Amino acid sequence: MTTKILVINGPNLNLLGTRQPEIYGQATLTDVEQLLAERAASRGLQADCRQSNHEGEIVDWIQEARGGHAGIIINAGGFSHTSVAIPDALQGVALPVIEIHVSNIYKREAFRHHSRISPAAIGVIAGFGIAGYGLAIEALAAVLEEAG
Ligand code: CA2
Repeated sequence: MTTKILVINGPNLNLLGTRQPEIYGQATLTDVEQLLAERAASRGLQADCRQSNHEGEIVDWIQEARGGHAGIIINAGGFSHTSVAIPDALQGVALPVIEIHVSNIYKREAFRHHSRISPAAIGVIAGFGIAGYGLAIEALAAVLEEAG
């Protein structure tokens, strides 16, 4: 059976490719999900891609991941800077987590410089556009291989 990983995109990431291309690029969320599916398959993984604008739904998905997913890639969008519940859920589920941001959050407004997700993550990828999702797959695949 193929190893499944959960990929969560948070609030407003459904708008990728529709506005602010100078920050987030031209690619749409559908493009991102295609990239993820292809890169995951190349590493023998299956990407289960979801997007939600609702914090509680994201918490539910993280809790449910314990059953059938080997790891989590998350771009929590604006919740990265505000949420307590999402990092609590990530700590609680005890799966390997890679955090990703499309933009370089450290080059932007000060309120984006701190992510509450990062302490629950193995590592963070930021600023490489949607290519960062591919890098996140590589990072998670390496972690899973290392863990055997
Ligand atoms: O750079 C990232 O990936 C972010 O997680 C994106 C979030 C932002 O709040 C974080 O600080 C950094 C926002 C996602 C909104 O995406 C849009 C895309 C196109 C048009 C409007 C919003």
